[in-house]
Amino acid sequence: MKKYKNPKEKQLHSDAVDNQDQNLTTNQGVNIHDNNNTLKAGNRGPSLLEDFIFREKIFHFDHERIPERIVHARGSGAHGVFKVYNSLKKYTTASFLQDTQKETPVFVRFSTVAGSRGSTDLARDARGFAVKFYTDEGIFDLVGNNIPVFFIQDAINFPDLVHAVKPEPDNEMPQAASAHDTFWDFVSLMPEAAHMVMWTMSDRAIPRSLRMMEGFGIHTFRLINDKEESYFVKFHWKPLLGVHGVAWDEAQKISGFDSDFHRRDLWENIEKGNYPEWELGLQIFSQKEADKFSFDVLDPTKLIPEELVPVQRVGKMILNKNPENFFAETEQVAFHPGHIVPGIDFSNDPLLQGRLFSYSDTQLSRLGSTNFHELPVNRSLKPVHNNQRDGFMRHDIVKGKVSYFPNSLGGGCPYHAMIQGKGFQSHPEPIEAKKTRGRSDSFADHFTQARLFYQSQTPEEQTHIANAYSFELGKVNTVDIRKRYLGILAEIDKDLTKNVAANLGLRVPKGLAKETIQFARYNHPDYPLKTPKPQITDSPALSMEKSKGKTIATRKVAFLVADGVSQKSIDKLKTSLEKGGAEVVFVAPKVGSIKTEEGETLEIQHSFLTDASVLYDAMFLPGGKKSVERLKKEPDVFHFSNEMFRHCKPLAFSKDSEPLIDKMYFEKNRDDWALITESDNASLKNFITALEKHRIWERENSRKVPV
Ligand code: HDE
Repeated sequence: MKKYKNPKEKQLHSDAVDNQDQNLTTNQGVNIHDNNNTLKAGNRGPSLLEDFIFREKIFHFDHERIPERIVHARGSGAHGVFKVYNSLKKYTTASFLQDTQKETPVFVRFSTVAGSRGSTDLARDARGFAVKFYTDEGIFDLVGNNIPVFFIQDAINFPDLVHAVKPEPDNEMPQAASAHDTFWDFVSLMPEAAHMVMWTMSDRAIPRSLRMMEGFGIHTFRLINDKEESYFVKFHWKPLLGVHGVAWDEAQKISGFDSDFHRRDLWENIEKGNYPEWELGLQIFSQKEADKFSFDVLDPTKLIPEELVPVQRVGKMILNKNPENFFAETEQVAFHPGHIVPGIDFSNDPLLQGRLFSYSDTQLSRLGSTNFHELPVNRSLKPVHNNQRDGFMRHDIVKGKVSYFPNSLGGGCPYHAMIQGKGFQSHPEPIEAKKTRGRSDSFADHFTQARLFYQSQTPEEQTHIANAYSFELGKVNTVDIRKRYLGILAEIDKDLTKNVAANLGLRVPKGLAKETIQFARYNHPDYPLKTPKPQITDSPALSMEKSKGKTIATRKVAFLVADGVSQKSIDKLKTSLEKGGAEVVFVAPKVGSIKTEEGETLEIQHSFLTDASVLYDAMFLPGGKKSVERLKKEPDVFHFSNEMFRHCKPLAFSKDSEPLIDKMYFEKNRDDWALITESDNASLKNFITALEKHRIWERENSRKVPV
């Protein structure tokens, strides 16, 4: 009997197909005698229409593709489990948040937003972070992003936002990039986007790994307990590997060397048993507290600073299994913020409210049927019983005559949950209001939190942000759009505006452009309004640099080697790195194998032709005179090392390889690299500490090297 990791895996297994030791068959199960030749009138004659085997095969092939997601088309998924640390009974009736013994199966899909299915993983973009919980009370989808706020406040603007960021409609350029006129035109007229744009210009938008990203539910939701009391909640995911990004120059190069970089990283680490883990974090607050905030908790362009409402870590999610089949699982998984279980409820966030319509609608055009919930990856573990019937591709064979309610012929079944206890109930929020198309003035402060984000970053992070704005606006052809955006930056931070303006060869404007004000006045006729005093002006939790973890687990360290490399020199660092969970990869002038100084054989999977420095977190040049002599003749070694240095990664050299440093752009007497010798353990320690830090960004400005 096969042992399953969880009930969802068992359920999925009932639909699994294993071709091992089987004949080829048609879709009707008929054995196929010959899969190489169509049926013809003579071996050199015309093909016959009668060939049902050929026709079936081509017919199916012609229809293999389904529409990609209109946004979040490029994604990677994995299975896992979630377990709560302590019962949250005080706040919610949701059983998966109460029972500390219960492992709830999950499926997670990470994605970029703007690019097509085949686009690069390393685009500057928000990342989708969608989690499907197969709870014993039905499906709960937490469909979030790796950024805690959104570009727009009202769902009605979503098609416009997406049209603006997608490739331009006349020439379908650029792919997976916001650096073009239509995006910046739109956001320069929508000051509410300023906060999220600031996040997407930060290194959060170019993650090192999907395993090293935070996740956020963005909207305010509700938790409801058994006394029918409601608490507001913001959902967070905190990665145990820390939160890390890459350099922009590096992101662009990774896109060339391995555009599947994030997908591969996730897949390989799960295959190796390096299961990524996140803690579920909750910011729980009452209506009374919400009323005191200087911002509106229904406004999805605002976050609640962690310093104001701490994030309680309430449980852990582990991703421990790759999908068996990308299409069946990752492509066909259908998320929906409206897939919700008793004990959780929505708030009136107008973006969330609009999403509640969009997601099932999109599944209908992507998956082709209202029965998408029956696909194995989407199927609830809790059995489904209702009177919905028929439709394309129906799987369930529902017994009996009765498909209506109320009925007596079916004994009244399926019956209201209220007969046995409680089913899902909406929080009875009292609402007395006028029907209106408008926007609350409590949504009108667009810059305070963008400023909070910028001013909470380290100087190096701020430089990255200024460079990103300069890159993106530099790619915009219409000078008026550049100027208009500088107007928005001028409302956020003077230095930032000065830096970006200098890179664009423009003057610093006094404030918002008149067009921006004009558009903002459609929502707030008296815009700009007086902004409330913020409760917090510094939030270290917003900075990746200030909230780093302390681990080197799963970091990839390249050892540059050639024939004659010293095994002893390799072993010293390799052992320490592997002890911390890092991975050592040998990169040599060619793949195959090499001989060490000690006469052993080292298998080589990676060469300077197949790999580049941007695919690694750090490097070491081990000893062995012959190896060093050989590598000295290899220009790629210098490119590799200098590029590592440029991207502020830790570098280490053995005593034997020291002469190579003379030929590098970085200098000999700097403490920017470690010299690993047999007797000195301090530099080894420094190297590991630098790897924990991930990047030494302080190096970046003062010591730029030309690669
Ligand atoms: Fe989505 N979004 N979205 N979105 N979204 C979709 O649904 C939509 C929004 C998010 O891995 C679509 O199945 C509207 C915010 C993720 O399969 C679509 C609005 C957040 C994913 C859709 C938003 C998200 C989607 C496209 C504004 C973060 C990928 C395919 C009202 C909290 C899920 C699909 C996956 C996907 C609509 C705004 C996250 C078209 C109308 C805010 C992670 O239905």
